[in-house]
Amino acid sequence: MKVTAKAHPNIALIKYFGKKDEKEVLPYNDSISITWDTFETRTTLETAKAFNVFLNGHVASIEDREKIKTFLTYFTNDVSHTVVSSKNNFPTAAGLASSASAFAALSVAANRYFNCNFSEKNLEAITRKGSGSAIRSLYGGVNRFNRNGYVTRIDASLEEYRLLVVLISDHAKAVSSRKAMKHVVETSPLHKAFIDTANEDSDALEKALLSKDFHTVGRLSEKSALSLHGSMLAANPPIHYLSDAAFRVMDEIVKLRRENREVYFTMDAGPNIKVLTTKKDVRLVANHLKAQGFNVLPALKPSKEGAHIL
Ligand code: 2P0
Repeated sequence: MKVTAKAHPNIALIKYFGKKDEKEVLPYNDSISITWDTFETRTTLETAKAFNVFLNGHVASIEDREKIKTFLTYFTNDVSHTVVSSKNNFPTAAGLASSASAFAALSVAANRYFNCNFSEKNLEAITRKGSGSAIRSLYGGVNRFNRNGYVTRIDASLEEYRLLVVLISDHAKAVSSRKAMKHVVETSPLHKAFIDTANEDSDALEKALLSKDFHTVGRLSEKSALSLHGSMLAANPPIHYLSDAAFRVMDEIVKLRRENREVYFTMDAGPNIKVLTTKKDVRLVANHLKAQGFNVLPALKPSKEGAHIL
């Protein structure tokens, strides 16, 4: 028996950061993301003599193995003859949403492999327990992860959208999102402000996406990313993922905007910068950043493809 599923990562424009219920993975605030093409996780479940987990071709750490084993207990009470192999075609744990595509692919694969046939909503409730952001990679396009723990799909037209990843480091981050989130909730005086802003801005972002108001989409995305990093910097002790190079990229983007380019930045719990721009401006923006010496990956397009069995 062998089942393989594929999922793409999503990048949040309004960020999720903090759980009001850690067991159920219920977020304090709504978040909204776009699922992007090209980057993908492929996860295979197959029958073997003993349970094992391979991540990107290597035997997983004990911590990852236990996390996956616990996650699979939502689908079965016997994992003893299952081998999980998961591969990303992009850097893992570097703030590029690898846990989102990984748990979305694993959920969909396990649902089929163990013959669970869970409904969409049941699968959402399970998937978010693997990783909150993974719930948004179950589907393509724009997805809103609501405070109630479920997803609303937003039917916005995304043909003009492009995303550039400026790779500052592809090393796995020192502090995981999950740990950073808990620490920020417990110690940052700015976390409450982050939540309030995110909830208000989610409605505004949804409207802007539906009315094709790219300027407002970009402005709200930058605001959410900066507010996220502000709340992390105000934690005790502070958490900082961004280096000097990251701030230089942000400066270049602000400069390009002064030249009337449609371009905005967003950052997650990692060192890399994601640049939200348009089909019209993407080439110029990429060339400008490359000319400044930055490592810019080929542009991504929004993907309509949700997590699915291959
Ligand atoms: C997001 N991040 O909305 C935010 C922005 C990182 C910064 O969701 O603990 O790996 O597994 O629910 O989903 C990354 O956190 O955290 C994340 P858990 P997850 O994309």
